[in-house]
Amino acid sequence: TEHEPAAAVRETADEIATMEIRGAATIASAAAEALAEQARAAAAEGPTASDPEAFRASMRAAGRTLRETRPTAVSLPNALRYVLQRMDGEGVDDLRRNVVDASEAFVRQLDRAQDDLGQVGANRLADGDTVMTHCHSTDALACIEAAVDQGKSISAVVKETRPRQQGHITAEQLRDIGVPVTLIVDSAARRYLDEVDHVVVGADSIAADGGVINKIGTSGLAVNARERGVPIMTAAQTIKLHPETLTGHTVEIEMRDETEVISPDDREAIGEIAVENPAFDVTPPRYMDAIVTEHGQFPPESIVTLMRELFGEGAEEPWAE
Ligand code: RUB
Repeated sequence: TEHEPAAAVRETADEIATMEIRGAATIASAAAEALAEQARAAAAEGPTASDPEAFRASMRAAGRTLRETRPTAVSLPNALRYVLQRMDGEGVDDLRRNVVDASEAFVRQLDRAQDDLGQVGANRLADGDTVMTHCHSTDALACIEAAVDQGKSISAVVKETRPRQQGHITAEQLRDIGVPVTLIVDSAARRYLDEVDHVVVGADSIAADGGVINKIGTSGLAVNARERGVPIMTAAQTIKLHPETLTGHTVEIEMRDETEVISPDDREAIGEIAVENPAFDVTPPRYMDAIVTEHGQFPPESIVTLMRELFGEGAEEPWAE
């Protein structure tokens, strides 16, 4: 049909769903870029090239395709909102230009926000510190990298992060910037907290009450860190703030396929058991010491102020049919 999203949009959506593109910030910029691709393709040919209403409808359809990939990282709908709310103009040329401009502005802001929050997070780290990481977060890595750039010597204990082992990506990227890395299995985290000065994690969404939604295992790590007296921070640009939680909605936790947890052979051998594979969990605000954003650091309980300021107008869905 005329509203079938462009090939580039379907490709990006597939890559997000299969996690070739993953991590909340990376998903957000890929989604914004896919909307720009859609605008270019729709303006180039077919009914969408001459009819502004058809063009708009095709942009909304692309937004829905991208929205339906994964449910938990709010940076995805926030990216779609940012771009589609700026889809303004009379003719298709205007509309295309505004979408492409908005997409580029969004990606630029994302990069700048990450640099800025990296500086804030780095200030919390001291020369000689060992940090513990969970999963792979570009926002968390920005803090460690900025600390290294400040001339601080930092080492890392990197949790493998079952079932998909995103810890391997973190380990590689830290090694690349000269941070000595010790890789551990997730269950070894509490034992190694004794050797750690700071825990740094990212976020897929942050709720109005300051709850941090991040890779499964983050909440247990936070509780253990508190028990061991090790400070823990979440590095999260404000694109991770979840506007719908302002009106009492909860954040959907993605449940992924059991094949990530157990091989078909092992499954066959074990037989009739249930396997569950939640991808994320919620760390209550009382177990998190600080949320580090591009606007500075916040105690989790006060993040709602920033959320109202930035997302107070509510959470429209400009991709709706
Ligand atoms: C990734 C994950 C990351 C956040 C933050 O989960 O939980 O900690 O997305 O990442 P998945 P970033 O691998 O399932 O996408 O700071 O890069 O946005």
